[in-house]
Amino acid sequence: MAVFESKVATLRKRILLAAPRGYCAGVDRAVDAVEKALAHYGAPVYVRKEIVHNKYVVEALTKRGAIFVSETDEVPQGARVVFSAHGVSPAVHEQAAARHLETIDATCPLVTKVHKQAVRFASSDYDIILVGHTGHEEVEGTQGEAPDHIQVVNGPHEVDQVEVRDPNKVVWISQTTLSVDETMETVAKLRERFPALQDPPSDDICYATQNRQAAVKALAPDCDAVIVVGSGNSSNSVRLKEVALEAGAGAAYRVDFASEIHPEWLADVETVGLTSGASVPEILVREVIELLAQWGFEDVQEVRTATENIAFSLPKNLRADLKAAGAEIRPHERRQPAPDHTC
Ligand code: 0JX
Ligand code: SF4
Repeated sequence: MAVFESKVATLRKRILLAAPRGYCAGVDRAVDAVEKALAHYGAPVYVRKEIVHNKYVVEALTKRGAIFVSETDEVPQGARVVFSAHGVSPAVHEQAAARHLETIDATCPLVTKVHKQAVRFASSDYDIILVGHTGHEEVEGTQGEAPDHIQVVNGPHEVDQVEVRDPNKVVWISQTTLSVDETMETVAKLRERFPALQDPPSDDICYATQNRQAAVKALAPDCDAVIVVGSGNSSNSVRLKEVALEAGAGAAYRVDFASEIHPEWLADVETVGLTSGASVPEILVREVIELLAQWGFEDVQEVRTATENIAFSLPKNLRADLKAAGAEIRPHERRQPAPDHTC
């Protein structure tokens, strides 16, 4: 600590704050769906898997009466369950129907778009290569749309293992929250093996993932260290740390909360970059900014590479119930979970 304090006076400390960062439209909608379901139907509201991959959000919603479960068979017969932003396979919908569950499907519309691509290419009997991370909920949901046609490729290192029936009838699709650069590398290797490989009809890596990576790339070369706020199971947050390092940051760290930042990480740092994943409420970034100000990083400069104006309306059946009850629905308002959590 003594070394750290002696350098405080000599360094010109600043924060480069990435924009866009934090909540995307799909997360905003999913969290809002759980909050509105709790307010409208009353607790408990069951949620299959984490509604989004963020500890703070899950803890805040749990305090308000959400019960997070791993599978629908943990939900009492006939109860209400929300499906997470990452999407579910048709089998999960069937299991829920068999238990007579009232479902609210908070799957991001951009994930649904990938599901539809999978269904369409499978119905034309393509071999579908799903670039994504095995075990991730989104990949399980997408693969479940056409398990006989889809094989998962985790990255360039797995391309050599891919076997297809007809190399002239192969298409790739992807998880929405991957590294853009690594995915392009994977696709380039796939194309070396299968020159007729078809691209998906539109980008599967979503606008929010792309924008957050572009913003962190823009600031990383000027940063001695980059801090990414986001949970360890959040694919897009973890990717931001990797992208920062690849783009030239001196070091990069991912934290859930400001309290996890070690002072020694910033001992020799003049410029610290700061960003957050698509599932991260802005309050957590504000807490990091407040902490860093106490350590002399009072100059905050925004580095903006895009402006986002996307919002998705609430899941249809929830919207209909709210409307029937005369509730006010403001789909274009930017929402954050209620600040009832102390960390
Ligand atoms: O692990 P992911 O990045 O896919 O999910 P997270 O952190 O909950 O981010 C938002 C939800 C993304 C769905 O595509
Ligand atoms: Fe939707 Fe992209 Fe957000 Fe995922 S990261 S919820 S695909 S907008």
